[in-house]
Amino acid sequence: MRAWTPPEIPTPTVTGPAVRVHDTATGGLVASDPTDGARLYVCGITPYDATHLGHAATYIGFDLLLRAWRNAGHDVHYVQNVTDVDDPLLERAEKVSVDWAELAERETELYRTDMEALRVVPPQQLIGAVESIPLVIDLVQRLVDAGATYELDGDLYFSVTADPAFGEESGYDTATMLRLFGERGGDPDREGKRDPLDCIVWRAERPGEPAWDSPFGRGRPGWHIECAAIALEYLGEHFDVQGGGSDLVFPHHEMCAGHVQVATGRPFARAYLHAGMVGYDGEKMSKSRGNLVFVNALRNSDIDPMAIRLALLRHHYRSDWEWTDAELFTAVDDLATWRKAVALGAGAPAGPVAEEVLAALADDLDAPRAVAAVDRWVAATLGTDGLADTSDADAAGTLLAVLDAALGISL
Ligand code: 5CA
Ligand code: ZN
Repeated sequence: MRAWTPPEIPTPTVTGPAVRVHDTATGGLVASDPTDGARLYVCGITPYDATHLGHAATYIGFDLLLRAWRNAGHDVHYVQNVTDVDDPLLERAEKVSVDWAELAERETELYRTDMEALRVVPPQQLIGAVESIPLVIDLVQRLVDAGATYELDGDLYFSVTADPAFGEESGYDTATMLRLFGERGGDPDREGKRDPLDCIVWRAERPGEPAWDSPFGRGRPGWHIECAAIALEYLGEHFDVQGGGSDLVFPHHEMCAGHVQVATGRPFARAYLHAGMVGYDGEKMSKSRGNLVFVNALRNSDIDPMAIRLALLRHHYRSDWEWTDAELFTAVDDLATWRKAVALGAGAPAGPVAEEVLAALADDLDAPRAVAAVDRWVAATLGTDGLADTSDADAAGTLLAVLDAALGISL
């Protein structure tokens, strides 16, 4: 499917350092300095509701990675999926009496406009689950051929024991896996499964649900096989980073890794990056709980998308935090102050600030540190720190380019 229009990004005159990121599988910082182009897969939306600030924070987090890689001189190949057929989407469509495909199309379009407004760089390929059904069927067939599947009342399951590395992505113990599997779309209690953690790769047709023909009978893809098949097809084996929110650590990314490990004999991704959860009113912001702040609602009330982006950037991508309206209003004011400073055309020396911004982002995408460096430059330029220094005539120009290229903030 179509992605969205890329923002025009200036090329800064300074190069960023090599990037290191936190890998969930190893639990520590790893260098991510690919020699042959960086390959990134980020799990996309399930389009049954509008983009909320939790989604926006996660996609902006990975946008920082893409920008840090580019600033370090890498070409980036970025792929994202859209889960345009799955249980939650079908349930919502039924509840509101809308055709599921229409609902998916409408919400995907809204997502595109939100991402564009937030200056998120689009993936080169935005791939829907429905359009990738032939790829899914091929990958399921490879798992069948590898003896890693079995049938249960028409549904085809993946045997987690077929993957000796199963569990290495999340590092969770069995009790944690069982609990999360039950909470996040799995069926640990279904009778007849060989292992309670086995997951569906091809779900047999149910009355009233969409279904497609396949060698395994009419049905539709399981969730995890969708991302495994799309990433493998468009990025190839053993790509650099698999990303998503921390609610995808298990089972989603573990199962993707399991499917691909069994099918190819190689690990899925080199590193697994996870964004923290944004909460609101004391709970994780989620479509199922309904405690949502939508990006388009803020845009419709004339909030500058750059202020939304700045408010999100004040939190590190890996931390869990609570959205508050007060932080948004502060960001609106901060943005006005930043604009005032760059409008002066000259300012405090910008070279060290530009370098600090690039260094902070290359260091596990530390946007709060980068933003704090800009705050200090703005205060120095406006003389509000008592140390007015207008020695750098070209300061604003240099900083403007780096702010946009690295942080995605266009002033
Ligand atoms: N389509 C699947 C991934 S293949 C899915 O999880 N879709 S989603 O619409 O539920 O979420 C889209 C992305 O936003 C995921 O990476 C998810 O981890 C992330 N996300 C969802 N809620 C939050 C939240 N409250 N805070 C931060 N990120 C979130
Ligand atoms: Zn996914």
